[in-house]
Amino acid sequence: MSYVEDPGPGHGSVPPRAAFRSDAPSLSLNGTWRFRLSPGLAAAPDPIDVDDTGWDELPVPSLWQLHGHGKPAYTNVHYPFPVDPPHVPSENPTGDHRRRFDLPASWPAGSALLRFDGIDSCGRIWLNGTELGVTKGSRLPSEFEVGPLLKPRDNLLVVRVHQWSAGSYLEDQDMWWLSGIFRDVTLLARPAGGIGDYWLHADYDHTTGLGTLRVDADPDVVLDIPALGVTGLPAGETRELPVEPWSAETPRLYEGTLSTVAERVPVRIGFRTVSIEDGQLKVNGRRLLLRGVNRHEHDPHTGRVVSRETALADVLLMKRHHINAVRTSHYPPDPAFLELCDEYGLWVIDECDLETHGFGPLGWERNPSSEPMWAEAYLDRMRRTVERDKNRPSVILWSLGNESHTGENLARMAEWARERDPSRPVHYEGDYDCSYVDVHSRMYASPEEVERIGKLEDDNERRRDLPFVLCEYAHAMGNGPGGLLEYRELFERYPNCQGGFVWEWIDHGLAAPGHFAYGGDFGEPLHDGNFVVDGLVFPDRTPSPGLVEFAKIIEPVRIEAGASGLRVSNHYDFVSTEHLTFTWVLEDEGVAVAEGVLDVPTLHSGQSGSVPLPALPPTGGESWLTISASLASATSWAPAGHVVGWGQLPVSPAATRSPAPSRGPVFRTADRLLLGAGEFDPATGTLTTLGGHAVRGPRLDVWRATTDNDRGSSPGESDASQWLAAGLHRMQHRVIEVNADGDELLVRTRVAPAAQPFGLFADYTWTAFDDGLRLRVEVTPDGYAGTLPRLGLTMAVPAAFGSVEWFGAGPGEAYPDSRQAVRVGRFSSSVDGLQTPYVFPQENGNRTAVRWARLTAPDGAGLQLDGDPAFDFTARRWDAAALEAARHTDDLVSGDLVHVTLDVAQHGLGSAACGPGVLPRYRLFARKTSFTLRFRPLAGGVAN
Ligand code: IPT
Repeated sequence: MSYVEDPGPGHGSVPPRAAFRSDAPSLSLNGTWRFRLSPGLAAAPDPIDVDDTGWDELPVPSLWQLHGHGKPAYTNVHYPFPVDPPHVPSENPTGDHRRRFDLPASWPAGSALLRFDGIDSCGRIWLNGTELGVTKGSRLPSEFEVGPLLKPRDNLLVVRVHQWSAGSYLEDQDMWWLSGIFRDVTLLARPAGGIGDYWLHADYDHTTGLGTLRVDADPDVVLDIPALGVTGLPAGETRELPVEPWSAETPRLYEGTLSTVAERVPVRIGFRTVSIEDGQLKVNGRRLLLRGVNRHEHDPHTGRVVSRETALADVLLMKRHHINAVRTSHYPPDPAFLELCDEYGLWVIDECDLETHGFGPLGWERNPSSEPMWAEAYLDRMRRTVERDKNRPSVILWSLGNESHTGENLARMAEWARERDPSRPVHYEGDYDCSYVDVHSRMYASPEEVERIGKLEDDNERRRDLPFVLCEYAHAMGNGPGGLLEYRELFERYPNCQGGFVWEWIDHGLAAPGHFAYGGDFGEPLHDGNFVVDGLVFPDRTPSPGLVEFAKIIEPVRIEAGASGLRVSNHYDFVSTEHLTFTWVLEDEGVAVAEGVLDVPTLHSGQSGSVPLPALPPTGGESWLTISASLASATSWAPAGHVVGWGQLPVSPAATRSPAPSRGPVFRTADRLLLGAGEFDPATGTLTTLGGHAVRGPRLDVWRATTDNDRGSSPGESDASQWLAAGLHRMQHRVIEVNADGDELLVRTRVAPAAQPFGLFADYTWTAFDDGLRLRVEVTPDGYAGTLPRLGLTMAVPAAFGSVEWFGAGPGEAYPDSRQAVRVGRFSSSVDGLQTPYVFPQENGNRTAVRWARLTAPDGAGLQLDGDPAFDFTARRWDAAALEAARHTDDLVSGDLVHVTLDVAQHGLGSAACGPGVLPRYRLFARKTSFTLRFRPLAGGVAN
């Protein structure tokens, strides 16, 4: 059998060992290589004895489909090739990579290792014509001994990479299929008597404050840690000493050096002890609450080639949004990422490169997890994961992989990991009985299920005794997730429910002209569309509203109204509030009128305290007090002043408006009805002009461009399919009566879809007052009792009204089950700026709890909307139908109107794209509803 289809691991490499840098010479072989793509192994000519001057150039690291050779392809679960293990297609794109290099003059003779940090999916390697071996396990390192083969000049390194190999069956992660040498290639001199491998054990006993230090390495290795007064600690010897512990909140690392006469290795040591006690996952004796995300490695231009700068950008963004944990879904990341997690402080579940999900739809028949022929490959992958990352204090759990069902091969991985590293528990979600894992893990469990687990009602005794985590939840696809608050409440109520990891960190959209591409955009015959864009940050790492919401949900300091003043609670797992400054600002109708510093006594982890309100000056309008907790001084990940928690309290309500005097009656002209500042169409009773500005509507509208969550994962049952089946997107408006006989204009309508017997009565009552119109809408369902996407009005105003100012919740979008991150204030934006550019266009941009809003042209002409007391709005340069029809962001083109929705209610978001739908309390059912809005024209030339 060809090595490509051999289900075993690669061969020829040296045993796996820790990833580290030393003072021994090394040579990066990244750079420009020669590249030739062949359509299959059989068709690939000899890569060694060939003149490569006519070949293309290709950067290394890279993924060749992103450099014009072949195309990216996306599938989630399905294998993009016939399931015929361990065979792979003969059409197996094969990329020959060649690079010549000279050794630096000072390069020492003797042993040297050629290290590949990642080759997707299988590489066969030759140096100077001699074959070194074969690598598999795409996201895992392989090292080959090359010392005797090296020449001072003109070494020739040849790497033949196959897109498909037996290993592909083990690498069915939900991501782009991309191939190449996508992580670093390095030549490492290995001095005789140097440090081949090491394991720094640095435990912490929280009861004594003592650290225990021991380095496992060759006997002549010694350790120095100047800051701890450790000098020449020999390998194998244990030293106890007082230390500051490492945690994600206090990532204290001690700089040290491991040395032999021949080599020095700089090390950074974090002291911490992971344990499972009383059914809880603890570090240094404290229960952890994992406020985590699943992180795939992704860059919109380079795919899974992720630079250290990009990894750092992720870490900083996570830290600034209060995220404290990462599951490296579903493979070990580039080693630089874990070094950054050590340095900046993030708890890590380090997951092995393993997923066989495509066997799921086949009933898990022939699944590699239980077939002996794959046993060695499974073990090999686990070994390479643990050995590479064993010195990282941030890594607190090993994970066997993802979605590979269950089987003996997984059990053996767990057994090996536990024996090799008793200091870290083993995680794997697919072991439903928890027979070989140490943590009970689930994905997308509903709040109800989590609650049952929290209440220890699980009928499986083994599971009941284990800490529980959601390794995936709150699917962040498109607009959402909704319902995060409910999970937080459970994590805080039940000690065994220790948080979870939002799916997922980043949208895997690929940069294309004008937009980001997703599955199907490259002509793949089998694909899973935009399911690959389901992250908390957009492909370019701009935070989405979902991340802003998640940050608010997990903020480590919570400030709420208390019985007497304020209640401040410390939700850090370890640190006190000593590093924080509390400030307040009083805003009168969104305008700051007073501010100050609040004296908050130090609160320790888990503590809450009451703080009296500051003395406040009187205000005239609706006023709110906002209190923020922010960093008193800069940290490595955020500047001083970075807000880590905030709360708002209403101080005084708006002065009650006395009902405006009616300025009727309604006048009739030949083709108009005139009422106050408004002109109406006499046939339909709709407003056509307000204060001279042409408008269209408003009229009843219940549709929103469906979100990924509305469409859900089981199409027939989704909210969107019910709405579409009902016809809510194609309502017709039948005018029953236009009554203009008195001081008011009364328009009675029935709004209903073709082919259906049901509908909604909508009665509009227009009244004129001093400088505008008041509209009261009464909606009465007629035979429809299902849910509605939204309930309100749609109108269109001139395109020139491109600026928006509002007093209400903001600054971002909000929906009933995703509205923790917004606060009451006065905000402004352009209409364009109100749009959230979800990679797959869908409903977005809703501003909620709006007391008033102004839409204005540059000269101040426009429209003021007042709620009674409040409304939701969106404003867009296209209508909901165009938004629904769009497939990419650049399908949305500005028209000659601004379309405005004015709503009394919205249906929640939920996370049904993968997981529970909208929770009952956030579902919008059709019921008799009335609401009132006022419309006031603004004349041009008026400052606003
Ligand atoms: C789950 C996968 O583990 C994850 O990789 C991703 O595909 C996610 O779904 C959806 O985006 S598995 C699914 C059966 C819940």
